[in-house]
Amino acid sequence: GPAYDGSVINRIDLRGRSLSPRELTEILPRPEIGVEDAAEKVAPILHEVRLHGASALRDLSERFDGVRPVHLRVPAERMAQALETLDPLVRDGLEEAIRRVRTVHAAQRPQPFAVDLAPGAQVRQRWIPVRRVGLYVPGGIAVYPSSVIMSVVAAQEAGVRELAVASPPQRDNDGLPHPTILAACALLGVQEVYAVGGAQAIGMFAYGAAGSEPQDGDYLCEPVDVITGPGNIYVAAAKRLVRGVVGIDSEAGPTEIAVLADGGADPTHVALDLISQGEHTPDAAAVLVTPSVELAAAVDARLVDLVPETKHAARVAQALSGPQSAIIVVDDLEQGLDVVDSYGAEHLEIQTADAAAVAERVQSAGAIFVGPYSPVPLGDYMAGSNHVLPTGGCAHYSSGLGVHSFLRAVQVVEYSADALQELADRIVAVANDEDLPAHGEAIKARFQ
Ligand code: HSO
Ligand code: ZN
Repeated sequence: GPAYDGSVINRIDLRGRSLSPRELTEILPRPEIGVEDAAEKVAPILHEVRLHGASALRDLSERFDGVRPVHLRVPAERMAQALETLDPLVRDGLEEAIRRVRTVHAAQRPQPFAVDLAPGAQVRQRWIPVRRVGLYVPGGIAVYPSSVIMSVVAAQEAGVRELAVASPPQRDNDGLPHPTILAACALLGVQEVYAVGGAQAIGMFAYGAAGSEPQDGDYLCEPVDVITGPGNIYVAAAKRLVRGVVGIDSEAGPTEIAVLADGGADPTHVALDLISQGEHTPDAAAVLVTPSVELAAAVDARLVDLVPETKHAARVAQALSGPQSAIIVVDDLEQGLDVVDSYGAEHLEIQTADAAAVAERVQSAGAIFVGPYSPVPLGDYMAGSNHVLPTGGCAHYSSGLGVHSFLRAVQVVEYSADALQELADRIVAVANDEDLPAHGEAIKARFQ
């Protein structure tokens, strides 16, 4: 085909190359993120929180957030006040998001089952929510009340009884989290909210924290069973370190959007969708995969025009021109599908003819957005799907946040005398072969 030269964004030309999944993975742009290095910095912070509870949380806040919170636990009247002062239009948006996300997550609840293996021989499985969870809500470059909804609603619909939220203290809100975060918690009925951010919040949730001031109450924060929610690299590193003490969701790195589009896609819409996720952080990744050289050139031209016009142009330009972003030109949709599967994007838009059929063939993505009217920002706020999704290729082995993130499958075994006796000799034979004869004795004794 004709030559194509990218400008704002890198260009990778895969036409005429047949590559194995491994070769593709090596070629595809992906940021190096040093969670391991961050873990070295984070380990002493976790240790301090474990030893000194609330007083360590206050010291660390002063050091990292530039504010020493009086109230580590947000007082009830401040929660109510945040809701009262919430812009009614924003409130309406958050309420619609809550309704839709709740409807989808209620439908996610997995069914229990019972299998009869023989008369009187039954194995059942039921799903049990964890008792208590800690939900982290970042508060750095941007604050995300929408993320509060994603985490809280998923946990609530799983049936979790105790929910605690932590978000960094803001210097301009008396050292409390951002008011819209507090308002979102209030809308969702979450009353246990902490002005604690970063790795120290993860430590507080994992180990619990004794109070150090009278306003902390008898004990500031009880340990949780599961910690979820996105955060910066220190939060990711802290979650990696406490895994095992508690459960965690998949590590969330910088956000990613991939678009698989053909010549019928609207280049302006594709460009704006790429820009929208670049707005999150200079590390964000935006990837367009297309067999159409014309679309590639047109999107590139639109980026050249539109990036400087957007509010956060500097951030977006860095994200789109970074080595993690690219326009990838492929031979055909077939190769395009191989590319997006190898990439395993957090968000994948399909903007092709027969988009739904193409989407059905995708094997790896955190979430798939089908057709010209299902852009990623719809899913970020109000589609009803969850926006906490696996990044960095984690979509190859994990799912986005959902009710399953807070559930455990427990198998329940119930056999009758006859059903056990039917197996007794064979159990004894296998147990003896493992040189564990007491196992066999326990079975035989029941029939002597
Ligand atoms: N795209 C982000 C979620 C988000 N966008 C929140 C706006 N607010 C990660 O999925
Ligand atoms: Zn977003």
